Amino acid sequence: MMRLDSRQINVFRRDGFLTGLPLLSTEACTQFMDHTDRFTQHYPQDVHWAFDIKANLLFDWVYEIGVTPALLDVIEDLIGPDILLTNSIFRIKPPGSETRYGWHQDAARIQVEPPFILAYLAISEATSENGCLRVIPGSHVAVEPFRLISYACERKVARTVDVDESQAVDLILKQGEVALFHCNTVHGSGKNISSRPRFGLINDYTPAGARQSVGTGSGQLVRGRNSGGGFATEKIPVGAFTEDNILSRRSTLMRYPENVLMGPLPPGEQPSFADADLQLR
Ligand SMILES: O=C(O)CCC(=O)C(=O)O
Repeated sequence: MMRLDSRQINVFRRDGFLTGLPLLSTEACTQFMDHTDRFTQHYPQDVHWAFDIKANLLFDWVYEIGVTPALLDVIEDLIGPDILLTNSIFRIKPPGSETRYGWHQDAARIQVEPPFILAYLAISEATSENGCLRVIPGSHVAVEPFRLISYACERKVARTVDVDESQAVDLILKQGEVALFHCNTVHGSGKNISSRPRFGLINDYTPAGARQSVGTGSGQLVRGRNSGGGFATEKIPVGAFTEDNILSRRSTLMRYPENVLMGPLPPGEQPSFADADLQLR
């Protein structure tokens, strides 16, 4: 059992991140990779959306790793006992991948108070060569000026301007280790110039009593109670990639489109996100 001590909690408060926490077993990571490989082989056309926004609503195995008790314990040490899992996204960079993530703060466009935290789960090791996450220490204290860029065709994301990259810290992780960072910590990552994949899962954990600056959020209650009213409670998936899970994720995103990944909904616009070609019942 691992709980954060007061020194670690103070480091998180001061720097906006805490890294190298050994929270997942090798077996858990291997099993997660096997599930991912099987899905990718069976549904190559669906990977681009199913591994993106709220994958934790689609796959029981994504939800399960997100509720690993040791992981929730350290999250509780930082945000308290009432916890929502508000997002899971896969971030995989195959060997030689050109994928980069520009500097950004996740809560730049929709602020969340009290803030949520992100957990980067190193399903495979993360190194400077394979494009590990990089953070700017102390950048979580304010929302910095940003510009919007197009991402994944159907959405816009914020990119922080004027970042002093000389301050950046590489979050080098062994397989099974976790890095936690504040939703306003400026972060990004470079290409994978190695011959090994970099496989990360990023989960957002939000205090159930939180409120968004725009709209109503939603999340799965993973510990404690959700009595705050700022976030609706989402369903726990039964099975993986079932029609029920797909439709339920869709109705959640239609009903609560203003999550931090999709950003504020422009007046008069419908929510836009890719998913399967299924008819809503
Ligand atoms: O996986 C990474 O290196 C960063 C991903 C990220 O920050 C994002 O998708 O918002």
